[in-house]
Order: sequence, then structure tokens, then C-alpha cells
Amino acid sequence: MQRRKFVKKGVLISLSTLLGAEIVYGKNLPMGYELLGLQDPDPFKMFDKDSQMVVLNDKPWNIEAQAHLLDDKITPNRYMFIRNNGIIPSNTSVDDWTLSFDGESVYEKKTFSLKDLKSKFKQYTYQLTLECGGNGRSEFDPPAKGNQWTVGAVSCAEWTGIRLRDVLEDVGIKSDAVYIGYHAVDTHLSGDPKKEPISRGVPISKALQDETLLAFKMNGEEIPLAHGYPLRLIAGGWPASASGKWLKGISVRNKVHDGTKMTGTAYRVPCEPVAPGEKVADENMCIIESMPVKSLITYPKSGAVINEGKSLKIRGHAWAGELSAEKVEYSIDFGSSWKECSLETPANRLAWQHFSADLRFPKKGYYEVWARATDSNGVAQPMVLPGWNPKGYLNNACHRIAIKVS
Ligand SMILES: Nc1nc2c(c(=O)[nH]1)N[C@H]1C(S)=C(S)[C@@H](COP(=O)(O)O)O[C@H]1N2
Ligand SMILES: [Mo]
Repeated sequence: MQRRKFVKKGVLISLSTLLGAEIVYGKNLPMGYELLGLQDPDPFKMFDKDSQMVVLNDKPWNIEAQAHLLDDKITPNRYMFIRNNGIIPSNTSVDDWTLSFDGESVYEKKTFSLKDLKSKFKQYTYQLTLECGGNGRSEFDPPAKGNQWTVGAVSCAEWTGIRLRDVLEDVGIKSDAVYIGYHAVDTHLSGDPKKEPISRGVPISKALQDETLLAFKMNGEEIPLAHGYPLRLIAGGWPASASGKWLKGISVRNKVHDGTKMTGTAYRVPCEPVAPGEKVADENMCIIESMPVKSLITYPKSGAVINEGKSLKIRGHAWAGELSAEKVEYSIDFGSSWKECSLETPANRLAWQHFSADLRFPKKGYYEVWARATDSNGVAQPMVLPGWNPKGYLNNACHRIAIKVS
């Protein structure tokens, strides 16, 4: 007689996380059983997100914030955007989680248990800005295919983990190492277990930075499932696609990593500017590295009404990839004059910076407040849409909000 197979404990735990409740008789569930509660899920409950978050796609789940939801200095889970290329794994159990290092540029493959990683290496905590390369895509014309992100695919949470550098030192890498690539356990939309939904990476120099983490905590707690539980690579300041969730492997490569979404037009832009709509050959597309300078007004919410004679305090964040923001200015006259905001220094490298200003309006009427950040190289955000590119990446145009004085 064949024994009936039951759902494993680790799977049950992840299913419970997705459902937001314990599956009381879970040990009776046969393997492969489809729970009704997961068939028509409420994404806000399932992912513990605020109901003002905007669902752009449910297969796979892609959810963005709105500017005013990102007002916290450190982004809490409920306002953090979700970007998935495949299906969120349900077999994530910390108990038997491992991370393997392989590739041309390691002497031999080495596997660590998550427990070992946590106990063997020193832990660090940093606030790290993660912005999807496609944030702002919805404004490009001709339009680019993909999730139509407006401004909400950015976050700055506090991540705790160990330095990838420390582990690479322990593994031992050859001098010809040029890139690392990540491997994860989310499934391809086709369901084909041999296909990876995404496997990106960063040059070895970025991998060896202090702030590049193998993270197992977000904002002081276990990483929420949708954001990479139980282990995630974090490479702040670069397109967030470089920060692999549900991390199971790191390949140390002797050439530029060629995993899924590293090649062709994925996360690449034309090396030289092109006219909108122009076809660009693959060999003329360059990998996006550090993200460009950008800012977001997070208070007040666009459309706010204030009384005549009252001043208005605005605030928000600015970030600049590998660089820092040197100044943030605002304009209330459609960019013909600018005044400086006060700007805080970052909590650490690669964290977004907070700005604020007290605004006065000359009389009753309609205004728009624009914000413009300048990075430490003196490069400012454009006021109009920057270089069109086939996949609609890197829109760092100035953010604006509407204000009525009555
Ligand atoms: N394993 C895995 N890692 C991934 C992805 C993914 O689909 N699978 N998406 C990437 C992309 S494109 C982005 S923008 C960020 C989004 O991170 P978040 O969902 O935690 O906000 O995760 C990156 N890491
Ligand atoms: Mo992304």
C-alpha cells in the first residue's frame, strides 16, 4: 500500500503566512491540495499591505505605493512595493535553508546552512534604498511594455544581515572573478522548474562593498515572504532587480553574469541616447548600474487644500544610487525659480535622505510644487522625461504635487 503524502511543515508555515492565519488541521492536508482561501486572495491581507497600495498585476503579483504612503523615514512593510517576475515560493522553511556558492571563479562549491551564516559571520544593519529600474515607466511615450509603475516602486527599509564580502572571503574566490549572479527558488510563470524567472547580479566590486548584504531581517523582523524570506541579497542604490529574493545560490563568474534578465533589453538602456520609439540592437544596450538621482514629495498628498496666509511644510526623500544627494530644491512657479530645501545627511551610505521646506504662496489659487534633487557630482534631476528607452527604465523626472490655496 502506498502511503499518502502530506504537506510538509515548512510548506504549511508559508501557506499560513499567505493566508494570514494558522491552518489548524494542516497536518491532514494531502500534498498538492489547493486551498480555497488562496484561490481568490485579498492581496492587502495576504501581504499585510495598506489598502491604498495599488495592484498593477496579480500574475505575478506587482504592487506599488503612492507618494504620500512613503512618508516614513524607514519604509514599513505595509507601504513597500512588491515586484515579482515569477511565482512567490511556498516552500521556504528556515530550518533547512541553505546557500551555495559555485561558478567558474570559486575553487570548489561550498554550501552553508542559514544557521551557519547567522552564527559564523558578523551582522550589520543598514538602511538601503531599493528602486525598481522600471519605476516611472508609465510616463514614457511611446509606451513601454511591463508594469506601469508611477512613482511608488521605491523603498528604504532597514536590512540586517551579513556582508556578502565576508562570506566570499570564506569561500575563496579566484582572481579572475568579475561578477556574481544570484539564484532563487521562485518559479517561472510557465511552471517549468528548469526555468528561472530572474537571475541577475552585480560586478564583483559592488558585491564586495560594505553595504552589500545577505539579509535575513527587514526592519528588525524576519523578512516578509513577498520580500524574500528567509534570505535575500541586498545591493542598495542599484536597480532593485539586482537584489535577489529567496536566495539559494550565488555564482561567482569569470564573465558578466548571463542569467535570466541579464541579457538583451532586460534592465538595460541604450548606451547612447536614441530617439523615442527607435529600435536598438542588443549590442548597443548597456546594463543599468547605479540608479540616477531622484526625489519624492511624500507630504502633503497631491491635491491638498490650505488656507490663504498659512505656510505649508513639505517633506520627502532624495536618493542618488551610489552617490548621495547634495541638495534638494523646490519650485512653486513651474520651474522658473527654485529655493533650497533643508536636507539631512543619509543614515548610512545608500540610504535615502530626508528633505523638508516651509512654503509660502503669494495669493489664493492653484499651484504645483516641484522638487529637484542634485547628486554629489552636480547632476540634477531633469524637469521633463529623460532619455526614452525600449523598456522604460530610469525615469527620474522631477516629482510634483498639486496644491490649492483658498
Ligand atoms: N528571486 C527574485 N528576486 C527578485 C525579483 C524576483 O522576481 N525574484 N524581482 C526583482 C525586482 S525586478 C525588484 S524591483 C525587486 C523588488 O523587491 P521587493 O518586491 O522586495 O520590493 O526584487 C528583485 N528580486
Ligand atoms: Mo525591478
